[in-house]
Amino acid sequence: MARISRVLLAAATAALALPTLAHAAERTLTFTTPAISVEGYGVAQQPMAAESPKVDGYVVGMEAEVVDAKGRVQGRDKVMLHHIVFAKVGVPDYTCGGAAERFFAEGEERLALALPRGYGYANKATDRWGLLYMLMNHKPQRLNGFIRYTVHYVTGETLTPVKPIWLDVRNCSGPDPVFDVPGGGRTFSTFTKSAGFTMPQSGRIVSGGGHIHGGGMRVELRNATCGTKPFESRPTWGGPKPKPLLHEPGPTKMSSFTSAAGIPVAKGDRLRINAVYDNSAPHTRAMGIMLLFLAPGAVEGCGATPALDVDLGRPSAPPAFSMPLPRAPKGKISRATSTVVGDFQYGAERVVLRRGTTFTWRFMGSLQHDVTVVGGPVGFSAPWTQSGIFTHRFTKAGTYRLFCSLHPSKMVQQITVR
Ligand SMILES: [Cu+2]
Repeated sequence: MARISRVLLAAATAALALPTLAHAAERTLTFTTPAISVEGYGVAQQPMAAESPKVDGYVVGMEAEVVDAKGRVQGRDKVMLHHIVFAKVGVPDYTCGGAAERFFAEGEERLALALPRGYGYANKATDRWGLLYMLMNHKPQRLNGFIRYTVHYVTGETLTPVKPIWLDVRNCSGPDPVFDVPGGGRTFSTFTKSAGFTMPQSGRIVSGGGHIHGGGMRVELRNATCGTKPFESRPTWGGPKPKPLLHEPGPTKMSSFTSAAGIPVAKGDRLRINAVYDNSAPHTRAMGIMLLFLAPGAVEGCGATPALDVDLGRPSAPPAFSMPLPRAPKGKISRATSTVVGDFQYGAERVVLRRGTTFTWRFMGSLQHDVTVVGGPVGFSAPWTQSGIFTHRFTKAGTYRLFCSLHPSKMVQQITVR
C-alpha cells in the first residue's frame, strides 16, 4: 500500500474546483487516479491511496466512473467498474472496526452517494482516503482504466454530521465478501442470506441504498426490535450486456432513498439485512450489502418511518440467464478425482465423475485463483487462494461449467456427473 500510495500521490490528477449555482459554498471536486492496467479479458484489483479534498468541509454527494486516457467514460464492454470502495484511513469502520471507515461504494449499478440537504459526511483537510478497486476488461488487449470520482463538497457552514453504516451479509469477512446461491429450486423460489447488527447509538437514517449481483431480487432493511421493514433496495435490469460475458451481469441500478426526517433507530435496536435471491438457478459469488447514513441523535422506542424520497428506477425480477463458458474446455476426458490449479490453467479441463464423488482442486500457482460454477445443477465456489485445497462433493448429476472468476477467459473446466 505504501509503495502504491507514493506512486499515486505523485501522479494523481489535481482537482478542478467548479462552484455550482445551487449553493455558493458547495463545490464539485473531481479526482482521477493514475492509469490502472488491466490485462485482456482480465480482472485487476488493488487498494490504493486516494486524493481527497484539502480543506475542511462535508461530503454531501459522490459518484465514480471509469474513464480512458482522454477522459471518456468507459462502457460495460470495455474496462468496467466492477466494484469500488472508498474508506477514510485511520478511522474505525462503524460495523467492522479496524483501520478504515467505508463511506462510499459503487458496483455495476452505479449507486451515487446522496445526502438530504443539511446533512454531510465531515471531512478534514488532513484526513486520508483510500480506495479498493476491482476493474474488469472485456477487450482481448490490455487496456488502461482511470477511476474518476466526483465529490460534492460543502465548506464554510456547519452541517448535521452523518456516520456511514455498512451492513453486509458477509460483513467483516475480508476483501471478497461473497456467498453462493445454490439454485435448483422451483421457479419463483428464493434464497435469503441475512446478517444482524445491534445499534450502538440512536439516531435517524437519512440515506441508504443496496448492492446485489446477478440473480438478486432485493436487499431488505429490517428493524427486528420494532418488527418493521423501513426500506428495501430493488434492482433495475437491462442495458447492453458486457461482451464477452465474464460474469453474470448485475443490475444497472439499485433503488435508494434520502429523507431529511430520517428513519428513527434507537440504541440497542437489532437491525437486520436480508439479501434475497432467485433460487431457480445457481448464482455464485453473490453479494448483499446496504450502506446507510446515520445522523446520531436522541430517539426513544420505535418511531414511525417517515415518507422516504425513493429513487426507484424500474425494478423487476432478475432476468433468466444462462452463462456460457468464455471458451470451450479442451483436452482428454479425465476420470481422476482431483486436479491441479496452476497459473491460468486447471490441470484437467474435462472431467467425468460418478455421483457422490468428492472432487479436489489443489492450488499450486504463484497467483490467486478460484473455482466458480457459472452453470449447472448446484452453484458453489472456492475463495480466492494461491495454495491449499478446495473440495466439493457432487451429489447431483448433470453438467457443471466452471471458471476462475479472476481469469475467466483462460481458466475453464467442465465436470460431468453421472
Ligand atoms: Cu485464476
